[in-house]
Amino acid sequence: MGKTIIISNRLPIQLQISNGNIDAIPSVGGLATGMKSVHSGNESLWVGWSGLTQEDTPPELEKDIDEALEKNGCAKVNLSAEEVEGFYFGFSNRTIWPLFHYFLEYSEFELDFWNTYREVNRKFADAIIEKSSEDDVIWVHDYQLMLVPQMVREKRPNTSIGFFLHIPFPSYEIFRTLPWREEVLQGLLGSDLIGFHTYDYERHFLSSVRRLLGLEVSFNDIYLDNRVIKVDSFPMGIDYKKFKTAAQDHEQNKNTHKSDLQKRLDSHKASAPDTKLILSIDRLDYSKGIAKRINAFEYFLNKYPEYKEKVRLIILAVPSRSNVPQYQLLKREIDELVGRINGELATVNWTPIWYFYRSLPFENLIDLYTSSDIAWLTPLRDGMNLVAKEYIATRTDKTGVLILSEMAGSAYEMNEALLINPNNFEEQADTLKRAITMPEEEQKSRNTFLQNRLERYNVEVWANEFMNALKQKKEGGDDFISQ
Ligand code: GDG
Repeated sequence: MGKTIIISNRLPIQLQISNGNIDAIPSVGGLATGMKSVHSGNESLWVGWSGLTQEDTPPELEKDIDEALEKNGCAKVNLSAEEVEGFYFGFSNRTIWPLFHYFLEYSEFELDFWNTYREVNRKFADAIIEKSSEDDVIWVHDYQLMLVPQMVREKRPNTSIGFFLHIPFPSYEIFRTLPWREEVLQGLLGSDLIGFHTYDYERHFLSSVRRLLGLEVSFNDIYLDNRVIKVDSFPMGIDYKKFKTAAQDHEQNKNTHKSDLQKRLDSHKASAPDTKLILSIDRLDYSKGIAKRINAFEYFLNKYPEYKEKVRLIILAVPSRSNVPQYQLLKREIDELVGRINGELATVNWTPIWYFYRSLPFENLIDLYTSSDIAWLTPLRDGMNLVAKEYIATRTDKTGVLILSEMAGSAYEMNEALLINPNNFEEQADTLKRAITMPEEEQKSRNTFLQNRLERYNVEVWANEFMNALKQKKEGGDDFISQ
């Protein structure tokens, strides 16, 4: 077995260029952390886009950038601004993202987007072929690169290729509306192993393969020419230890070191000790159901007016894809909703909603997780939702209530949370009341189960299970059917 090649749209490194100096800063995202055990030493290479377009890359620094990346086990794929526009903001985020999250009406079927997506996938595939050898193991990530497995397979028929989709795979009825549906399936079927977060996404994919390509599917094996492709679910975990330790440190240092945000949260608690803090954290994305959640909050306050001045909703909405029109509209809608509700309901002592539209440092994320009595996450569709898992991991004294949408992949593993349908305001209002009044004993008992599971199935276990399944498939020798 050779090296492991990881391939994703973005590298796990942020490049910062100032005065001709290049800093490569490792990113702290879940994927980067989870892949640490896979992407270590000289035995692996991570291929992806650096985040700088060709136009933004000073030619005289090209070599230094490559060296800085190489030191971190990375290699870049160069993309022009036009390619980023058509491939990333276009086909990935204006066609696939809405379609796979069941926002059919937002999905744009533009031939130009598709053509650029295909060309850029080819660039990624060429980069892998150039940098790998036949006995390497290749792990391709996510919806931006669905054609890559097949493109690599054409040149490397015997290489072991895995693919993992981080977003939902929609039902056949939705997926079949895509004009390039067969090409996308064929692209994915270049893999030996295709992984999804949940069993449902896996079934949806198999159903599309059977009905659109007419291929033989048996249990979770797909038969294509002389190959067997395995499909399975691998629910992604979090770096449990990192969140737990950060929360413990936060608790220990609470008298010596406090962020400004924590001071503000503490003074709120001191002035209104009975008030419950309800937290939501998401990228500002229509799939996350932020606007609906704000409306549901207003519904709750009208249904149970005794909770006015007794609860506060904190919304952290992280800017995302802000040059895609749907995201700009959503931003305006949320701004207006928060303004209207705060304007109508606020009192001298109380603002119902605290709204932050920005990305906060990790330390502040821990401030919010540890200070909130309730986490309320209501995606309309979400591949997994790691915020739900992170909130639970930071609850060192085991108190806290998680209210989670049934439409999130994580709901399948988090049965002890209060699960809701984000479209049902009546149910959400009642569930908020239940969360506010839940006895501590019950909170602790629910969170004990959740924490044990999250600790066991952490992100490292997730990455290793996928890699082991891929390797076993190769060693098992079931990739060829005797003719
Ligand atoms: C996609 C799928 C799937 C958020 N705000 C800040 C911040 N975050 C971090 C959270 C969490 C991550 O971002 C968000 O992860 P999610 O899973 O909730 O959502 P997506 O970004 O949509 O991720 C999703 C995931 O891929 C993995 O497969 O679960 O379904 O859509 O880790 O902590 N981090 C910091 N500041 C912030 O303001 N530092």
